[in-house]
Amino acid sequence: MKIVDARLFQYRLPLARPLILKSHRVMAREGLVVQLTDQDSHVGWGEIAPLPGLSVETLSEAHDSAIRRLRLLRSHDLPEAGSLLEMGIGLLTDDQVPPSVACGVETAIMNFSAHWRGVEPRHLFDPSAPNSIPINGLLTGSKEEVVAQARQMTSSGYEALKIKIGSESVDSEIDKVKSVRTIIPPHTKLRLDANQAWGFDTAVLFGKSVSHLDIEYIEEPLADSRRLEQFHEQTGLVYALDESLTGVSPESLVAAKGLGAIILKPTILGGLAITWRFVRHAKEIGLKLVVSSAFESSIGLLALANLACATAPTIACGLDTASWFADDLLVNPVRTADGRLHFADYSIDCMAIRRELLVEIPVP
Ligand code: OSB
Ligand code: MG
Repeated sequence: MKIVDARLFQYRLPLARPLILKSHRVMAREGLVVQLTDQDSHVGWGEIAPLPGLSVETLSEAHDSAIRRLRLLRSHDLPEAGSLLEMGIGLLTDDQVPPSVACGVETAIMNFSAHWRGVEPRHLFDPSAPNSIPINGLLTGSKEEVVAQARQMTSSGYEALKIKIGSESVDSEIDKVKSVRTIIPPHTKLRLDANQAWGFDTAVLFGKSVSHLDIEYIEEPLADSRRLEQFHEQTGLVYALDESLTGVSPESLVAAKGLGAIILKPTILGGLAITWRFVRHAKEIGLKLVVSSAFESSIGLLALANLACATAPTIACGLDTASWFADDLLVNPVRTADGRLHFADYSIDCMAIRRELLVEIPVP
């Protein structure tokens, strides 16, 4: 598998509603796209999309690093056999590469290999991976808004929902969670995400008030993640790690008391190979893993969905973010209307890119 061309493009996509991340208010998503090609026109696309407020690198740093990587990839022989995730992908990136760049380059290699072998990306890793995966519906906004979203989503088939909390007063967040739990079916899984918004006492007050509501887990309830076990002891709520996984070595994770899941965002963690290490270790120690997006376009989302499907196909993943985009890089953007992503709609063979939305960056 010899790469003959490695090209880089830039995009800027308007969002349908603003994205609020820490102190950042994002109205348009910006990123880069990598295209690898061989002499027989096999192609692999990958997305590099550092997220302001969450990624350590800026887009401009990602851009400079991507150019250096792509130069190295030209006329590079990709490993053909063996486990692509364990050897192939990791060989081409290293610690010096910003996380989003590793993720985009590895994704392009994954998609290229799949096209070259005539299989879907998820089947590179697990030939028996199924043809759809469940998605957790993302609920954001006021109580009235999240209740309306929850009604609509459960009636169209979503079996897991996640409410973003932590931006309003504790009382109104408690009220919000109770209101949603009341109107959704008992079997619908309910997840919460506080994005490290709270001090310990506030989080405990909140946790005690919702602990009887059958919450699957709460992501990052505390600004200080060192007290998470104590939070669990005092509230009975199971928690999940997301932001606090940044910089953590996968093998150092332990199944602490009350730790219910780890949220894996390959764009933030540093790509597919490191995510694969988290997956392997999580399975070894019996931790639930939830593959999630960092608001990538549909190119990135599909790659994450393929990875999720090959690793934990029955766990609802955090990929319900495409609806934020007013415009998308695929002719056929990712849709999850019935609570699932159906891969039949997104074969690698006919992945049609909106080329008019891409501006090429010369790679000298
Ligand atoms: O807080 O989990 C988050 C997306 C970008 C940045 C941060 C987060 C998210 C998501 C992704 O919530 C969607 C999901 O996990 O369901
Ligand atoms: Mg989170």
